[in-house]
Amino acid sequence: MMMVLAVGLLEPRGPVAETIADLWWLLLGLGTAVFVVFAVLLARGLSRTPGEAEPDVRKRVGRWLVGGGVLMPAIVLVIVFAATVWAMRVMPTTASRDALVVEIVGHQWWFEVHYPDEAVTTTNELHLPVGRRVVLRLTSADVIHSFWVPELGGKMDMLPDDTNALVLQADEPGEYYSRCAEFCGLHHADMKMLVIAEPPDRFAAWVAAQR
Ligand SMILES: [Cu+2]
Repeated sequence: MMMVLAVGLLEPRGPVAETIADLWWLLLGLGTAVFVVFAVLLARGLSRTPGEAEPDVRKRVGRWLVGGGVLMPAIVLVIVFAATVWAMRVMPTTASRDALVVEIVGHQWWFEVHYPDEAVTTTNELHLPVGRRVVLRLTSADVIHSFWVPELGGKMDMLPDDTNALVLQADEPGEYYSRCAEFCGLHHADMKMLVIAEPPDRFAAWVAAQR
């Protein structure tokens, strides 16, 4: 049986998702480099003839402990920390006044979508105009849910007693899914919403057709 694994995170279709994907690749690169160095050292150690202790073995062990146990993790952590802070800085948290505002309410087990300025309400279907910032105001009517379209941006919880804002932008037309990313009960796995990114004129036509 062939298993198809969706890796939308690595197929970014917008600037926010691109930043997250870049960070992911950096982590993979660093992890791979550390693993390769470790594997080479292990192979070298294993291929040695046992019993021949070198005179300066204590000094060498100490050097490896400082280098591999302190220095190398410190360098890796500093790089990862700097890259994460940079990614957080370029990640938009606010949007200009012309941004499209969409309110999404999580229910067990469906999504309710409001476009307050357009006076449009839909169920399990989110339309987004390509190339325009969108502010999603996320909340929940019952338990905690989570909104996530990996191709467009990060994950954000939908809380029953608060509203979280998520700023997104789609760079090209496409159809995606937002699957609930927080276990929310029996039908959690079925809780998904179709997300359609479309050119602005098609989005306007869709809005007009809803009225
Ligand atoms: Cu849910």
